Amino acid sequence: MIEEKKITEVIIRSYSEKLLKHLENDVLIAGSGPSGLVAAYYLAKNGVKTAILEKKLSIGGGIWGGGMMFNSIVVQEEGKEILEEFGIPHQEVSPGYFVADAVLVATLLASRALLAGAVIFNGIYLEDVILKEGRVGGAVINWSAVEVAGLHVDPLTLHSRFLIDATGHDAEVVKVLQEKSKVKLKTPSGKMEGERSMWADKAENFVASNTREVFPGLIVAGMAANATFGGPRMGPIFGGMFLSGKRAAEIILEEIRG
Ligand code: 48H
Repeated sequence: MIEEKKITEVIIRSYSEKLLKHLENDVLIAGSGPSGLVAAYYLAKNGVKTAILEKKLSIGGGIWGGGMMFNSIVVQEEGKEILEEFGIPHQEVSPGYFVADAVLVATLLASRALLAGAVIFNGIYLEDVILKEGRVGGAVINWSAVEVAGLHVDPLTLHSRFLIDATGHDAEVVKVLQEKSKVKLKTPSGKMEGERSMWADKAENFVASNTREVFPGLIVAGMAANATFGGPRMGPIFGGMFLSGKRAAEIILEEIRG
């Protein structure tokens, strides 16, 4: 006989164990869009303890909508290696322009990251950072439903050696760090530079070279990197997001391995 009490107990026990296991992490990633998922995969695959915080219930960020809800993802030659690494079916529709199904991209990026050992806490958002002695040391978190309902509920914390801001256009982690603590960022002006209007080719190169540490312990990836360092947007082409996620993982792996 199936018991309601047992179902409840199993859920509470397993979730609490997962949360407790990830009280301390090597890496926390805010955002499960393409850059966050790719970063999580490469980190977890290399034995790095990694958890993603995702504000929404659904993972994947801007992947699902492709371009203007035409749910196809375009990837250029440079990003093809990621499609192949994740086993994502794709076609070269025009020389150098590969297309993949957005639903397969979202689901395969997420499942490969999870199977590699990363964990996703969905429905939880980063509302602040832990900032001690000039270094970011983790995330101040709360249920997204608390924010939506406007409830006055104090947050909890998850701790990490490195935090990746993969929250997309809004660069929410960098923004909260700048607004609350008035710190000097490693950007040309010392502040968030802001995203510029579309220039796909420039933006795709920009995102790879600006995936880097913006403050001790905090790395920016994906659109958050362009928003932080003043790069343009690129529209619905995703090779740069993938490669940025991989680069963020490489930066951290280099640091961890010394
Ligand atoms: C937890 C949060 C929080 C928070 C937000 O927007 P994303 O898909 O991010 P990227 O940078 O990996 O990919 C960008 C791409 O999707 C895109 O928008 C492109 C290429 N645009 C080009 C153009 O010209 O428009 O995903 C970010 C994720 C989302 O799932 C958010 O819900 C989540 O981050 N998020 N999660 N805590 N505070 N804020």
